[in-house]
Amino acid sequence: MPMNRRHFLSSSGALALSPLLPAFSARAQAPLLTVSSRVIEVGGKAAKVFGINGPNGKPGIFAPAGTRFSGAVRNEIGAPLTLHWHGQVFAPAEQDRSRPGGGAIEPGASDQHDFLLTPGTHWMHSHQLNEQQLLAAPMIAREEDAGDVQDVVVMLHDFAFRTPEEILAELGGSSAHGGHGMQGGAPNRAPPAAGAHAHMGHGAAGHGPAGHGAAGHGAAGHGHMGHGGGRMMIHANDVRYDAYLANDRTLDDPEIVRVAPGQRVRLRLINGATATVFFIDTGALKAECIAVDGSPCQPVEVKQAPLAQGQRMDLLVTIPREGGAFPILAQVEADRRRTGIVLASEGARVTKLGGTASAQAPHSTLDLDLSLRALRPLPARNPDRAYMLMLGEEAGYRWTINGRIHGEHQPLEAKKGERVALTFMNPTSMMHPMHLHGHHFQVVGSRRGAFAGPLRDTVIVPPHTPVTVIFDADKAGSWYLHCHHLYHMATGMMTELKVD
Ligand SMILES: [Cu+2]
Repeated sequence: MPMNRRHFLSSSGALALSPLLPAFSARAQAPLLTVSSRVIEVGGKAAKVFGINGPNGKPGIFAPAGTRFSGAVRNEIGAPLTLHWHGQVFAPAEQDRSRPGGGAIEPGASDQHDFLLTPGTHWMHSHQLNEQQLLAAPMIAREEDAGDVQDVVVMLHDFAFRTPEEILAELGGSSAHGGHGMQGGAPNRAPPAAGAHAHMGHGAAGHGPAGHGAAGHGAAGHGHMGHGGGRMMIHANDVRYDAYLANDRTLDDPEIVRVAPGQRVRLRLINGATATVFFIDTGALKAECIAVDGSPCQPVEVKQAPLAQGQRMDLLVTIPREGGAFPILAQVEADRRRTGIVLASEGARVTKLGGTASAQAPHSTLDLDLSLRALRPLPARNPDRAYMLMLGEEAGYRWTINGRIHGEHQPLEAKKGERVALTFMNPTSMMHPMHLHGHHFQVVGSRRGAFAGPLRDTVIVPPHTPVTVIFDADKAGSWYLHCHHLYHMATGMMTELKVD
């Protein structure tokens, strides 16, 4: 199948992706991907971050469906590295370092991989604190039926000049013990001496005086919601960020993607932020949601749709015959700040957009999922097992599942081939985007009862809203199940599913 060349022509900006051609794997020498540090400019200041690049120096992977991810992944960040192939359900457990006991790629070393890419908009990222420092990239296999559309990939990030270790300390949290190495690598600082990478081990950061009460609830994004006649305090955005990025850039100097009048564009949005939900707004362009988390759904028109950490959303828009400039905005949940890119036809005037919207975005809810229907839902079947997962919040910025932090967790178990139902209960003050490795699940239940929702790998679990997902445990191994808020995961909100 020929690749759509328009994608490459259109992506001369910050995020032009490396074509992974099937023939490439035959050439052994150059690594398939190299993870290293790089410098970008944020608000006029140089920022040292990480990147994952192909042999052509461009980030991530964009390949035709049917391509194998075959070759070496080299670690050049100067610290042990644990990567996760997010949404790649054909990656066997032993080829995903972010598994219980999976260890890390040592500095200067490589991992060999060979698995079929999962069709759809997926991505790769560090499973350590340095995910905060943009250690992420797209990992997309273009669907066979994607058709004559221009693919535009938009990777969103929250950005701080502070290190993730400093952010974690501000929050009052420490890495859960028994974790799988939440090393940072601290690229915003002077390069550490060899072997002197920061290791956030048990008790490394300590439970500082800035407890959750001060740091968390003092943050922006408060809201109220009714609950049994009472009013519960909920909040979002417990980390203070310096900027929000779309393809590494702010709205002061956004990426401008060239589009043609009358052209259909498939926006492949990836939320690579660690602690931020974005609401996606295509403005004057009518948008149809055609896939979430890489899995196709029946097309639904969306206006202002939430995209939580780890989630993806594919939106189909059509550039009007008369052309023009069309901002694609991503606004922070319960906040006015925003980022984005601009689609512009030749000669269109691009007016400068402020990084602050006139009105605050809402809090994230499950409403979008209630309106989505998977194109290929799971076959009807009664669950063989059902688990209830009580999400918890304790003093000192400790986030738990069933009252336990990771390391003290009790694994969930399933036999290979079983249908499993998970129900998340969230009495905490924050939303948790819950992510299961190695599987796609279907969202099938919430407060309003049962519904046949979308296939996903990361689901929004709002405060005081039960969410049920089902999946077939069809892959042997141990798989993490965790909150995709990096600092919730790092301080304990992670367990595992054992399939044998
Ligand atoms: Cu969480």
